[in-house]
Amino acid sequence: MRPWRGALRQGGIRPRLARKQTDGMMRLYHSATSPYVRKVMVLLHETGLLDRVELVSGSGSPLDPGAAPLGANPLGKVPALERPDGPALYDSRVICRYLDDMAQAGLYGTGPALWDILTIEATADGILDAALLMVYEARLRPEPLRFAPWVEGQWAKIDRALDALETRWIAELNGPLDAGQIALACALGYLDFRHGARGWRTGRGQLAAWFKGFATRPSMLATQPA
Ligand SMILES: N[C@@H](CCC(=O)N[C@@H](CS)C(=O)NCC(=O)O)C(=O)O
Repeated sequence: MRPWRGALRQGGIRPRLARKQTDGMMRLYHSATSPYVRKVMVLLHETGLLDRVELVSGSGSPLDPGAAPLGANPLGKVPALERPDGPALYDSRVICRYLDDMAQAGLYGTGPALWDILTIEATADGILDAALLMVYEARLRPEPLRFAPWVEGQWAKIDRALDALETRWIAELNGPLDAGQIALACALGYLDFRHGARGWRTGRGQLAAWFKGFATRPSMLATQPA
């Protein structure tokens, strides 16, 4: 059950131009398949802030901004968050930090834990950046211009990052819920969604087991890409 997607289908959410918030609601520009948006959505579910946010369809691409929220994010990317009391926020890391602060959820920890959480979050986002570039290469670049070694170089980054998570970060991943775990779960979900044939689980039994458990959280089930 995906209440927010249901709202989209029923016409409750429509793409619109950025405008000043007067109703106290925040507006999140999103795409149902964006793993960066999913990070924010999972955090909204986990912190109980979901009903404070209106979802607005807003995806584009580097070749065509389309419905991208240029007024809210000059980079033309989702997620972007309009809020009543300040300029729009982007990117997903800033938005997650902002919402965590608003909810006082403590998902970034305190003391030394903060640096671990930020590093896991950066590793997850780096996996996503490489995985998305691979998708764009195949989808947007004309066949004669594609360069396979560049694509494999992106996958090599992902491979190394997954190895680092398997060998260095499992204890932290098995600790209390935090923003690094949320980012990583969205990144691994995206690998399954777009790069399933690469078999990221092979040789990474601990990471695979962690993700299997995390993926059963209601926040993850409610935000699966489709
Ligand atoms: N670093 C950004 C990345 C966001 C991003 O790349 N979003 C993609 C959708 S998955 C997008 O909007 N791409 C459009 C573009 O690059 O023009 C974040 O964490 O929010």
